[in-house]
Amino acid sequence: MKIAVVGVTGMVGQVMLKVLEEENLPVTELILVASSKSVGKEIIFKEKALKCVSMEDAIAKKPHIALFSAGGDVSKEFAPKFAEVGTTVIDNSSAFRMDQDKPLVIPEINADQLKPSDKIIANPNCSTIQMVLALSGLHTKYQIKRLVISTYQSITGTGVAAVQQLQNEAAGIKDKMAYPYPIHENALPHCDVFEENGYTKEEMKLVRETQKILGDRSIAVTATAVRIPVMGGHSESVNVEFEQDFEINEVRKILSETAGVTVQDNTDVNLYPMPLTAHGKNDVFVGRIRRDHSQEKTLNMWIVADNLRKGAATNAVQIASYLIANELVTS
Ligand code: 2RA
Repeated sequence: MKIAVVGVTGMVGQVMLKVLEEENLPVTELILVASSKSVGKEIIFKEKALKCVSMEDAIAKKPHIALFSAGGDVSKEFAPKFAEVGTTVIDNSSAFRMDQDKPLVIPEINADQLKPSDKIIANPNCSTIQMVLALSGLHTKYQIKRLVISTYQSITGTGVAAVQQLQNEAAGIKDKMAYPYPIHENALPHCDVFEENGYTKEEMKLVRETQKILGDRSIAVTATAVRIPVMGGHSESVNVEFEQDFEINEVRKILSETAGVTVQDNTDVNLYPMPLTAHGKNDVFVGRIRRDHSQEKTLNMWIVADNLRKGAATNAVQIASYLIANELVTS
């Protein structure tokens, strides 16, 4: 299986390589694609040095699958060109997520909709993936009516420049800024750009993508997305109102039985998810599970995941693995 990784030098691209090694997909040829300035750069994969190639050379090689994480503009321009030569593109940018004819996939939930003719598949936003995966079993059982979400997002979601800004600020160095304000010892209620409705694009991704993946635009969603100076992953405080009432023990059982979800919930021993402990892991971690006594049929929970793994690279590689295992892509 010829697999391309487009945007291989970025933070998500680097994690894609790690996950491809861990998942041991039947890769016969790995095609590493980076910006023109990185063509020829050597990257180690499974102890072999591979040289980055240009986009044009990668297209000419006709990969079976191309994992994209190089920004929306690159996806918009080049994903269709790969698709034209028969490649199945799994795109981590927001470019195609809301296209009616493009699947938006969390494998554990809705990979069964995929067809061989799907040549561009969208990977949902990191904060969407971790929340919707955690809630999926509960939605099936109790039907979600409304979600109120506050996110606490790692600077790795912004990229290398943001990580560098934090390191500089912590060391007292004034240099280029990825954010409009210092991120060291701070919290910015500003992830991505503001839309006319006063919400940020990041907050509206949670609204729109959740409704698309669950196939129900009647689900009410409101969110506040906050950037915080942590590395390990995104955290979310989620308040969910259901159509049906629930028993807390049954909620825990459903969560424990949801593939890809690990429950960490025992306040007697201070057990709850944290970015520090989620970092480097592929699961979505859920804790602080408790009934909201201010409103009936309503639950509070705390959801944490490594945003570069299940929030991006791992989810994309799992989609590729599903395509191969179900012969939707064949070599
Ligand atoms: C962020 N989810 O965290 C966005 C993009 N990765 O900035």
